[in-house]
Amino acid sequence: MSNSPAEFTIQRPVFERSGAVRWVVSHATQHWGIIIMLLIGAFGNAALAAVVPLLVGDAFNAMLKPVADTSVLLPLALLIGGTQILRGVLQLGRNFGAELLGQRLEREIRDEMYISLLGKSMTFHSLQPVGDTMARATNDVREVNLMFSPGINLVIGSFFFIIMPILAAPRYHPALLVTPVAFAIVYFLALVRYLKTLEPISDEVRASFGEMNSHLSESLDGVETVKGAAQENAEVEKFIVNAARVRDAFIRQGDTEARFIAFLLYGIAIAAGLTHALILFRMGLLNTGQVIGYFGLLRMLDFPTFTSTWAYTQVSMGLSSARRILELMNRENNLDQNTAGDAGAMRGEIEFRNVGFGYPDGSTVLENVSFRVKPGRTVAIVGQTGAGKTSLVKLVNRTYDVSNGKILVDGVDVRDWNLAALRSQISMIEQDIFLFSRSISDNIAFGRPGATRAQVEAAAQAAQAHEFIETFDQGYDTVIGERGVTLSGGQRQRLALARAFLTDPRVLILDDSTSAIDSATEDKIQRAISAAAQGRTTLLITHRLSQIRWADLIIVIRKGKVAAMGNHEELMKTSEAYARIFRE
Ligand code: M5T
Ligand code: MG
Repeated sequence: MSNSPAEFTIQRPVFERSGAVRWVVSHATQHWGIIIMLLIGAFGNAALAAVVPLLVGDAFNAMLKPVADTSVLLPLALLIGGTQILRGVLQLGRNFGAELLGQRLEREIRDEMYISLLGKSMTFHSLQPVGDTMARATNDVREVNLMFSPGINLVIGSFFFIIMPILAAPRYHPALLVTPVAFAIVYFLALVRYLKTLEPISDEVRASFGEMNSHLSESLDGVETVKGAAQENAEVEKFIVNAARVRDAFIRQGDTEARFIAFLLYGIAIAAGLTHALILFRMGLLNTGQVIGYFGLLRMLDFPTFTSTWAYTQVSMGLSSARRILELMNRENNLDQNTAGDAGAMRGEIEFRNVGFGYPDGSTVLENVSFRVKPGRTVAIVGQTGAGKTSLVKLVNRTYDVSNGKILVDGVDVRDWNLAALRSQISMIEQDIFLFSRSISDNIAFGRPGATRAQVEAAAQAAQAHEFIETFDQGYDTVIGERGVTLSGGQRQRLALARAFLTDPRVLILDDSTSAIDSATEDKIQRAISAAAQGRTTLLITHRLSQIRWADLIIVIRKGKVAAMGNHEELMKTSEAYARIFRE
């Protein structure tokens, strides 16, 4: 595992991720039992299908004797009946095996992908459109399932149907091998070419679908903005273009399928085989029953012919999807969980040492930031919008990693901390608070799933959230997002604070850039925040003057640099920029 960074690993078998085929095979070979069932079913099914023409041929010969021998008919009929019942059982085994394999792989691949996604860095997630990820996690994973059932199921099934005439024909005359062997050779050559043509088309089908999906999810996510700007029509136009691209790709796929020469090949094989058999018959090398039996064997080739047009498309699509899933999982993952790192209890001392930072795509956001906070103290970070405040605090829990300098927590570089230990002891309340569509109590207990209702309520009390929660009919069991229950900014913030009270972190980071709340609520939030700051190191991004005033240290950020630093009294005297904030 040395080359693949940890992904918050739940220990699982490691799959071969170097190529789509290898990856799918490494998944499938976890299930040898099912594969063997599938193979036995497919082989048995084909063999027993071949038995029918052979027995029918024998029956003809019995009837065509100078004195017709009807006594063999009943046993032959019973034999045919018996073998076909058995064939049904084997066919069931084949289909059941393929379905089971498909479903199991779908589940495993979905798990593998989900774990991989959760383990990705924020850099990855901020660059990867959610809709596209969703398309991969749902449809593409489903395609891999369909690749096995019906795809590979029918491919294996048809393979044995091609083999059977080759195995059985020499029974009549060795020369009869010519037609089925020639069919098999041309069929496989045509197939290889067909799959090559199909590959870029399948890729295009999957990619255009992903793009359509990501546009759809984005415009639904931002539906308020779309409506607010009266841009519905423009969005619909864009969607139509995307949908047309998906349609075109599918049409090209259908077109390619239609051009596959299997049907022509089948027709030629039947005609040539029959002619050949008749010539041998004329030469006295075959009798009537054998010609009929042979003809029946050749008819078996219709199954591979019929399935070939779409079964291989299914496989091709499945492989395209597998490539897309793999590509996502293999994409740059620079988040190192550092399981071997420092995992001790945190005191909460934070030091920035000449920290510089820029987002992967852009210019420098922070430059040469240095400061130090003792455990339990409160730091207020102030500055204009876009100054880099949010970026600064996100470096502490390694949402992003510094570009220059270092950040020390308790004197240890954050990159030398065990990532889980670091993050679980730092609570971050973001600028825009995300709530899950779950109950209020689940949302509060998010960081501590085992919490009792009493603990949840106590946390809500401390966060001044209890009161408004009680106004909902369902109280703590109210599901957010259901039946129109949405929360205001101030309410969200207090839920997030309750979350923080419950996890009781050593470091609390609060990005409270939004203000403008009525004074009653303002007062509640003030109280909640100062209660939350008690006894832990707190980094507070805020515009609220009262909060800034009682901070132990105030850092004024300007264009990514520390413009001034100190407590209120000092700054009022020394910093013009700071004094200006209070004058306004
Ligand atoms: C500081 C840029 C942004 C700005 C600068 C989050 C984010 C920001 N930026 C990116 O390029 N990519 C990103 O993902 O970084 O931004 P900030 O740290 O968010 O500023 P702030 O928190 O001080 O501003 P505000 O408005 O929250 O008070 O140039 O373009
Ligand atoms: Mg911000």
